[in-house]
Amino acid sequence: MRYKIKTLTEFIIERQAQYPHAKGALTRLLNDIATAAKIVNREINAAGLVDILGTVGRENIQGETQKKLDVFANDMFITALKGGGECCAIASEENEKVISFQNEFSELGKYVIAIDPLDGSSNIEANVSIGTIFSIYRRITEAGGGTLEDLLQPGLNLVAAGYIIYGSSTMLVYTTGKGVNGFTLDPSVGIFCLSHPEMRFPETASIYSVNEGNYIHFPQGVKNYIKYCQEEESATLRPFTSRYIGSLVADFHRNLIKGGIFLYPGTAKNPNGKLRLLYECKPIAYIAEQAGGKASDGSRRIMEIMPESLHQRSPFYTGPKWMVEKLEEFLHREG
Ligand code: P6P
Repeated sequence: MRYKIKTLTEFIIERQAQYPHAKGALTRLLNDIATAAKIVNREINAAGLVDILGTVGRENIQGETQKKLDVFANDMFITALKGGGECCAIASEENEKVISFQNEFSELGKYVIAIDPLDGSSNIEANVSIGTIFSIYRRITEAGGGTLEDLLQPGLNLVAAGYIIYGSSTMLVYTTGKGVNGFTLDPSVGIFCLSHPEMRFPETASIYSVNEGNYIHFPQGVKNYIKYCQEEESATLRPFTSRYIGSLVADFHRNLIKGGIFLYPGTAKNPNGKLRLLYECKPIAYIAEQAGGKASDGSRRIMEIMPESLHQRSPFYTGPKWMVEKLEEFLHREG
């Protein structure tokens, strides 16, 4: 039986038709992102063969050693977004300040982007899945290049958010607030095809993902939750399975498909944890909520937190609603 493959472009255009006032800017913006993702994907797949592994001998704003692929991916997304003319500013994990587009395009660009161009890049040498995380807001300022004010918006203002996972297959997963859909890249023709329509966390879940190497530094409530996950109780599918690969996009994507909670807690030394609110936690939180799940910092809904700076960090817990709420119970009880 022949079946109609729905491409990402067809899907986006179809969805655009549901917004009578849409003029195609978001459609073009999402396509700009998909185009850059295909080019980054090509470099990642060849990374073991050409001299693009390794580091560039400098650190990013986070104090993390920049990998050649980090820089390549960052340059590629910035070039695609700047050239597309639909956005007027970008906040990137790789850049200290907002990249503002002061050109004739910036008058047209009514969106701003917060992006982690290549998350988990410390895993590149180990050939572990890595990802790009992106989020799109409408600009707040009226004209000229976008500013910090345009980027420091709560997740509730998100227009769209998504990630690309460069793994055994390359997938683009995104939401515009009407559910989550996943597209798999057919590398033979360079087209993203709808492969995972209406993604939702499964009703049952039994995975927990956390770097247990930091266990002794976790808040007592998190320690107690981890012990809860390890207890034997068949009615609640416990003990849960521990799965953690150290790449947010890969860990989250597996948990979305198979059912599981992801935890990156704060510690006494780093009370806000490691993950960045603007371009890691909030886009993933939007997807989690749209897939029937939840995302919190342990007490507040991630989507409601008003960011105060571009690179601020946040404790991050996300997964099926009942799993996150159970964790919040432990945190509330024990702090
Ligand atoms: P840790 C990758 O560096 C990253 O930012 C996320 O992709 C990942 O979830 C986290 O850090 C892993 O951190 O401390 O467990 O190695």
